[in-house]
Amino acid sequence: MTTSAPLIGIVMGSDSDWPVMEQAANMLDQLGIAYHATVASAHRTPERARAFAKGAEEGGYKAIIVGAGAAAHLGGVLAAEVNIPVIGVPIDSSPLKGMDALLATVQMPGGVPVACMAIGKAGAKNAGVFAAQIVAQSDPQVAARLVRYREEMAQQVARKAEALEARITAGG
Ligand code: RP5
Repeated sequence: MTTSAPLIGIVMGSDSDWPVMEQAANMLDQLGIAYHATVASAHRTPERARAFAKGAEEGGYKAIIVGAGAAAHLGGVLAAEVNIPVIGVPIDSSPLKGMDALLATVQMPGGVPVACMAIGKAGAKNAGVFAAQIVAQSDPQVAARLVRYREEMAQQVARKAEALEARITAGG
């Protein structure tokens, strides 16, 4: 991660969520945005979760990315504490494979939003992009990096299409 002051918080219910949540961190690294990542649980450490939210607000964070599995209340609990955008990532860590976390994260009562991403790694990656889009509103350098990111994605698809078409033409 970059060494400047964090603009984004990444918090997850357990260290076991990190293999998913590191997708968000990787995306922020790629886009040159500093973050602070930690663990706090809505149920096991409610005071720590509240303190993280308050610290993020006092530290001037632009958004908080929250990952939690099972009865995933962490995003909602943090959103209840602060006026910073909260981006939720439902983690597929339970026998219900993230459907429980999805519903717990997305079904917030009116007035307290959590921007809920997809379940699992794609959701975490998109949380990183979404946070970058928030930062880009006031940072032209990040906005330019997002434009390049999209261009590179399109180039990758074009390369894959070319390779697949060549394989099909060759009969493989
Ligand atoms: C949730 O329970 C966490 O976010 C994690 O997805 C899941 C399992 O946690 P551990 O038992 O691995 O700590 O609260």
